[in-house]
Amino acid sequence: MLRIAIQTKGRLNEQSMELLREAGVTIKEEKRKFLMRAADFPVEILFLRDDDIPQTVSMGAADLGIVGYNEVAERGFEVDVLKKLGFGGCRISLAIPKTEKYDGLSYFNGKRIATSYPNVLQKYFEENGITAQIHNITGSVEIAPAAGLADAIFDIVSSGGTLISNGLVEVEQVLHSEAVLIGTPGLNEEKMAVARQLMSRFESVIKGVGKKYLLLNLPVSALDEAVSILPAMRSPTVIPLAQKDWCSMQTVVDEKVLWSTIEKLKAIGAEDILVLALEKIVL
Ligand code: PRT
Ligand code: ZN
Repeated sequence: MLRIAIQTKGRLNEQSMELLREAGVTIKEEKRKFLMRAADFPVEILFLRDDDIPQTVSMGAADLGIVGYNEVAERGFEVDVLKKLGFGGCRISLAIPKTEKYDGLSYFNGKRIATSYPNVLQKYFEENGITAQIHNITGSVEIAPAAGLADAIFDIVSSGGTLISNGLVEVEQVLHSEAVLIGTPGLNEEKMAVARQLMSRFESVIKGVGKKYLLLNLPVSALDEAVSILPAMRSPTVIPLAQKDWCSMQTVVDEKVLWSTIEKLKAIGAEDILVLALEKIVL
């Protein structure tokens, strides 16, 4: 049976569970144990601290894992990165007190830098010819400069709010990360077949995220223009209406451009516009 490791709690737990659920892999939450068999798909879910997921997958104690790419890069265990999962986006950046003048990477020569990602930072400094003192600390890295423990920090940034509230400014973005699906190198064919099936389901779920289903009525004379406005998967579905010279269109639109698309369609005569939630796109 294929075993997949995910974070027990923390930032990636909820979205990992949701991705699995949307992909048809569900467990009985109320009876949660550290290892659980899915009800409807041949996998077991192993709940771990995110720090332990790369090693567990590398050793083969779990076949797959969902973890931030930052952990994979830091831990250095041999795993296959099978798929980016589109959530948990962040970056690991160098940040310094905002009162300091920053004049490029050489600023860090001879400086003390606090981080929970010493290996990623060491590699980056080596590649860029910087010699600095790297202090490995776990916990609240962002308070180290104010506490006099370090001159700068190398830490995860997402909105940037934590840096601002600690009087720090981001000066170099070193590693971009998101949640990834990792696998044990050399999984056997039987397990790989289940893994492929799961990845294809993940793909459908990920493709549907941020998309809406749009239905509208339109004068036939405006059809060509509407087709040029709408970014359809193949091309929009067009159905004639009982009312002469009118048609109905259906298509999928990216949420980011939903309102601007609706406004353009209204401008060319579209009416009765319906926006519906879209669950999955299976190609
Ligand atoms: O208990 P366990 O060891 O499993 O969890 P953890 O406490 O080590 O990790 P957790 O749950 O905090 O984060 C899990 C993963 O989420 C990380 O490894 C990243 O891949 C991803 N992620 C995405 C983040 C963030 N965004 C994030 N903003 N992880 C941490 N942060 C922290 C960051 O450390 C900093 O303190 O949030 C702060 C910065 O956030 P902003 O928004 O203020 O910039
Ligand atoms: Zn952790």
